[in-house]
Amino acid sequence: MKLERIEVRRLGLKLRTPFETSFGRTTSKEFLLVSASADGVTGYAECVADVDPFYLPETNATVLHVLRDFLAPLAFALEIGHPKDVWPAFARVRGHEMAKAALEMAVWELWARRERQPLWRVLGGRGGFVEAGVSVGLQRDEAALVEAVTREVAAGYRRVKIKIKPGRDVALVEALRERFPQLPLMVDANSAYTLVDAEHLATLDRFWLMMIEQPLGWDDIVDHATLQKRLATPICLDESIHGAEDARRALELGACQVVNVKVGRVGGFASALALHDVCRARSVPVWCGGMLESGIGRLANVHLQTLPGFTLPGDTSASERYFEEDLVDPPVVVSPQGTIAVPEGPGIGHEIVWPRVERACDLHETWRRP
Ligand code: OSB
Ligand code: MG
Repeated sequence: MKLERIEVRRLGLKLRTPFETSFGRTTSKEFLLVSASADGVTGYAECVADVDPFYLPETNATVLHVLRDFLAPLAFALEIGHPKDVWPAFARVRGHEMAKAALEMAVWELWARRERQPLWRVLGGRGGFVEAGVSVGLQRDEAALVEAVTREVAAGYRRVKIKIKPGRDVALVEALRERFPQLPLMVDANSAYTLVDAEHLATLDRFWLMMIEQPLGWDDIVDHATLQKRLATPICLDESIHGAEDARRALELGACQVVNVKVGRVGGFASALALHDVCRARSVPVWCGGMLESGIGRLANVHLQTLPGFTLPGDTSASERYFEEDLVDPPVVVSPQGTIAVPEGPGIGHEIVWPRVERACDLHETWRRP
């Protein structure tokens, strides 16, 4: 298979409620939708980059540049025998995992549609359902947080993650633990602390959290290893893991005991599968993170986490938590038991609602194989 056409659309969707983390507050979502076409079939993938470089260095503008000038030409030149061929073909381009992932995932989705198979089957996963967890942003105060978490628990979510930052951590966890002594609970700091805070972070040990996600530097593993020696709570890495090799190094050092897998952060499905395999070989649990995706990226996450190493609920929650109207029909829904059904249709398995995509789109580029 040779790609004939690659398209990029820039879309904007308003979030139903702002999402606040230690690195900022998001009120709307701007992202790139990438499509790859061959043999009359088109596959789609959502890029996880944002307008700003506050989570990781890439932005929508850098992704567009790197796709247009470097990755699309490499992809057009490639004879694709399997979607796994795309990742090594991008190796000469260093970094830019989000850009790589968007195009690589579009090729997997195209492949699945061409084979008339759901994405999970092409990835080597399984059908059925996955367990949904939820990520709750920073709230006004403890009362507002308890109220928000009460709502999510009532909706069925099996695991709750809350965002923390210095000055807004122990009291939040304490308030939640009082109300929900048994709830599978974890915290995500998005790199807001340093080793100076080690003693303070250790006071979280008494709340029996499942894990603490990325407490230290976004590009650090060494200090995380030092911190892990001083914490009973397992550390989970997010920002610092960009592929299987990073995970191997982090695990060798003892920098974490769990890994958050975001396919967009690690460069695509092939890289996510390799990362999954590295962790699984060492019996290290992984779970699937989220980036406030529309249904297109959200469904890709559902398919990915049907692989056997994903033994913990992820950050994949229902479309309705984020968007008035999702770009897919049906939207992603979570059952009262806290599960999401794994689609059986070809590719991501839900229809893309094109009038909504066109309404959200303010830029559209089309590139053809030379
Ligand atoms: O750190 O996992 C994170 C959202 C944007 C950027 C980083 C993160 C997050 C989330 C939300 O935690 C996950 C989701 O609900 O999609
Ligand atoms: Mg995180």
